Amino acid sequence: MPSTFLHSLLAAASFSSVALAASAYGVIQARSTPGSKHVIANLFQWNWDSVANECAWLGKNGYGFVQVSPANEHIQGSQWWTDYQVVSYKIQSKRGSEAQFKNMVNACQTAGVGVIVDIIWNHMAGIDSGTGVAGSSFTHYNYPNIYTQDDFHYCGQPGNDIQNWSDTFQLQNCELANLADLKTESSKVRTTLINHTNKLIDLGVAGFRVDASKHVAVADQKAIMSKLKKQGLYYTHEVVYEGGGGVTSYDYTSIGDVQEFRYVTLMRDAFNNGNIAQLQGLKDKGWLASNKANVFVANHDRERGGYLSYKSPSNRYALAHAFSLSYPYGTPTVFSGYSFNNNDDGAPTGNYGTCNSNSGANGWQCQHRWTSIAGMVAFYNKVGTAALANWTQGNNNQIAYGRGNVGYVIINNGDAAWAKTFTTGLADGKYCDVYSGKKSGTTCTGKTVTVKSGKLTGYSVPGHTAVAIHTGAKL
Ligand SMILES: *[C@@H]1O[C@H](CO)[C@@H](O)[C@H](O)[C@H]1NC(C)=O
Ligand SMILES: *[C@@H]1O[C@H](CO)[C@@H](O)[C@H](O)[C@H]1NC(C)=O
Ligand SMILES: CC(=O)N[C@H]1CO[C@H](CO)[C@@H](O)[C@@H]1O
Repeated sequence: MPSTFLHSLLAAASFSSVALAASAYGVIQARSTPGSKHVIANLFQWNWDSVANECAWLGKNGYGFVQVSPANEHIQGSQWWTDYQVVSYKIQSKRGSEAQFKNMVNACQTAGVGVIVDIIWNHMAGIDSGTGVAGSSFTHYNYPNIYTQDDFHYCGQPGNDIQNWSDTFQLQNCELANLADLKTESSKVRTTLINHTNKLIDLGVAGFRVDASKHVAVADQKAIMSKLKKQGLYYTHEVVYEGGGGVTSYDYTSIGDVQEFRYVTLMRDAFNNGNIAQLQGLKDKGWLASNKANVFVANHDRERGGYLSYKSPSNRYALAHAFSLSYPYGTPTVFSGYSFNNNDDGAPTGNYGTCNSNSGANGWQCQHRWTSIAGMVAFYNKVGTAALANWTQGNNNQIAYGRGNVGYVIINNGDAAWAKTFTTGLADGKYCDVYSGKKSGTTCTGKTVTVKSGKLTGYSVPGHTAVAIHTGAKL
């Protein structure tokens, strides 16, 4: 149900007491990305000038948001993770200056694309001392003119690090991999973070991906969020589901969308182990509610951890997106990264992202532009809230389903072709298969599919491919 939480609260008079309770906190977040285009393109590591260029393409091709890497000053080094070691709140990073950031936000806004920026409230740097990319020097617990040692947590565990991942106190008061852990309950730290966040709001961002959100108490985040100059922005919280005790993803749904990491694991297992039929009941698993979940096939951590990625064989990355962008669960993010050999590898071409029309270039993968993925973004936008319909399956690796009478998708993750008569629920006629091509005037650059009596009769889908048709690409 992609509509903003605020909007639905105001629209539903019977919920006015809830609205009052929420505004008493002053924390009213967008539920799911707002507006009519919900899909987020995560242009991992792209610098501001290159995102500014790419936004025109994103806007034209149905993406509503672009998620970008952190904007703050960070430690030096080419590795991507240096970005997550905060040195100061200057908007100066390997991706560019404050002026370039502002220019990007404006360009994206012009293209109808909101910028969601990765923000770090949990910690500063993890190394003992150094100088950041904007020239600020620091030691582990001393950041001149920003923080002194009183502004950090010392949790009493060896190395000051999290030892027990089931312990809420440790998760939120110890260090995550030596990253100096901010005392987010203190008013000075909160004010500093509020000022930093307000700066990004002034620069025009549409929302935030809150890094290491699990390691910052919800109460502390509410205290920060309620004082921000703009309410109702979109938040997606990184709360890795670990099972067991400690902090769970459900604890964070009062402050925004939460990233449903079980989804990422299920995508990997379903597509790698030859059992995509198990995806049928996904929306009824009791995971985060659909309008509170942010879902993706991969993110920057997972693609380096043996989950699905551009390296997956047999088109699995594309097939998993055919599922993710057609099955009604969560707000989807399409992760778009670059080629890497080593997990630490930073981005190519000085972080300036480039693509060919439907593929990557110069080491960038540009998954967001792949014909199949871009086609499925259009499918997602067209089917809207239409219900899941006409589910059918062959063997465990072959599924097909519709979305009302607006769209129909067939996913064959097996080696062999899958042939049968599919009931589509769609009006008769010729459709362009948006997994393999795009409608262009009266023709299709990919396969053409003909529906007769609502069916695809004796239709065969080759192995390792999908077919997706919708009324927006009828010929
Ligand atoms: C870890 O923390 C949990 C929750 O506080 C506790 O029940 C458990 O005993 C702890 N485990 C160890 C090994 O200390
Ligand atoms: C936060 O910003 C306000 C207004 O610009 C300023 O007066 C205050 O000193 C700042 N506080 C901190 C801790 O940065
Ligand atoms: C056979 C069957 O279940 N057909 C359904 C396919 O989906 C459409 C749209 O929801 C329904 O109207 C059909 O009854």
